[in-house]
Amino acid sequence: MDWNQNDMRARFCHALSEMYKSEVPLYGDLIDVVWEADAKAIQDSQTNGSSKIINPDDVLPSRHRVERHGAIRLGTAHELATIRRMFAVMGMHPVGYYDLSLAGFPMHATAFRPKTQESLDKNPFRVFTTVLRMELLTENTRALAQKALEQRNIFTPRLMGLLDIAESQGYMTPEQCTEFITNGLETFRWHSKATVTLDEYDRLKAEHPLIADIVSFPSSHINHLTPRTIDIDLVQQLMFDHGMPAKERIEGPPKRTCPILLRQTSFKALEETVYFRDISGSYVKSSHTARFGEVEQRGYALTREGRQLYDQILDRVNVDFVKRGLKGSDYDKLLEDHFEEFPDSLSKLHDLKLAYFSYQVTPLGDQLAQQGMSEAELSLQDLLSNGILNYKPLTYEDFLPLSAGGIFNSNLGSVSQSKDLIRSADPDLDGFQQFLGTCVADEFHLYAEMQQESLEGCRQKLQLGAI
Ligand code: OOG
Ligand code: NI
Repeated sequence: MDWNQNDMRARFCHALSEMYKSEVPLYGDLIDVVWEADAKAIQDSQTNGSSKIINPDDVLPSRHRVERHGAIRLGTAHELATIRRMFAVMGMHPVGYYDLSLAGFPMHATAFRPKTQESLDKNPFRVFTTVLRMELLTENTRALAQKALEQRNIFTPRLMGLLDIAESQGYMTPEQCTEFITNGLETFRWHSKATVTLDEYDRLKAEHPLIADIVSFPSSHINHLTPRTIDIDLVQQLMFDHGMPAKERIEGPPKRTCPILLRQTSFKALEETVYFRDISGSYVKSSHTARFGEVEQRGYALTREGRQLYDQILDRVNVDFVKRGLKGSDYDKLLEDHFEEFPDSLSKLHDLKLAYFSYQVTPLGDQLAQQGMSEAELSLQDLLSNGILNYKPLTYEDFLPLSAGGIFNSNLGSVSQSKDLIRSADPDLDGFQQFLGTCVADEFHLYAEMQQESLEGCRQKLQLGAI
């Protein structure tokens, strides 16, 4: 390929962020709050010494302040397959399968993101992408949704042309790259004119607010864009201090010494003016609530075993919460209590294989390598305990569907007419991959590969036969 995918991704992410800032000014305010919080957190960690949790190196300088994720919601196989082609040009590939029926939504999803450590380090922009599951709608709404989706085209003709050029020639000129970005933005732009009538919108919304959000508009507007922070508790506090309409609690695992997976919070969606078509061809003014701002703090990537333990503990929290008839404000305390069971030191997470790590040769290791240690038979444990290697945790680059569910619900309400249909649904990875036109990568496999590659790098540096 003759263009730089990392560069395209960084440019697109920046352009999208500028567009969203002008569409949703509160998002710009949120970024200011995140920068304020991060600066304060870094300063505190420097003045208070190493006992503080925050390490300013937690976020690579190249990722700091540019890191974001977005979310879009699609309606058809054609839309999903075309989005896949569009993101591929920017080095973003489908990773993971998320069954959102678990949270009561008639949708499933993947995340388009860079897959290698090198490209993640360059720019980790990712987009959580859901698609509607028609079979989980009632018949009445399904016909309406299908009709509206058939009539729209969320991609500009020029974008389609550029995709063909990129794929068939493997080359785009600098001008074409720029056009690609400006045309790509159109797919995510907000439109205040709906493609359906107010009556149709109301019927879709009565079945589930997300169906109305997916189906009623001429584009697949970006519904939030999320900066990463190194101290989400501080951001939450600052949002309250600044009078922003922050959600009550932070989703995901509790605050810990060793942060794991992902913690998220958001400000609530805005009510926005929308003009709906009426039968006579003129427009009726009403409103829609969908777009919001979110912030995330990323922790360590867990292995399958680690994730299983996380899920088990979370299940127990939820069962206990209901059984004991607790109130919303008791939830965080309960979460903290139950999570005491999850080891919270780097060495335990490593030794119990609960998280993924990358390995590095230490300065001592470098010295020994120069003297030559190729004959040595050393296990990983030997190398670590002799100070020849050390490790640092890999960042979790993916999503948590149940946290997403909490955020959806706090933004759009959780009423659904087809609840039973959705709740009893099975995941449908095959159906999703058919829509996508390819397989999704397994996230655990990618982390394991990164861990293995780092070990292989160390082996070569130390000139060992095996580790
Ligand atoms: C997607 C929500 C998922 C997250 O941060 O977990 C997500 C949506 O609202 O469409 O972005
Ligand atoms: Ni999100």
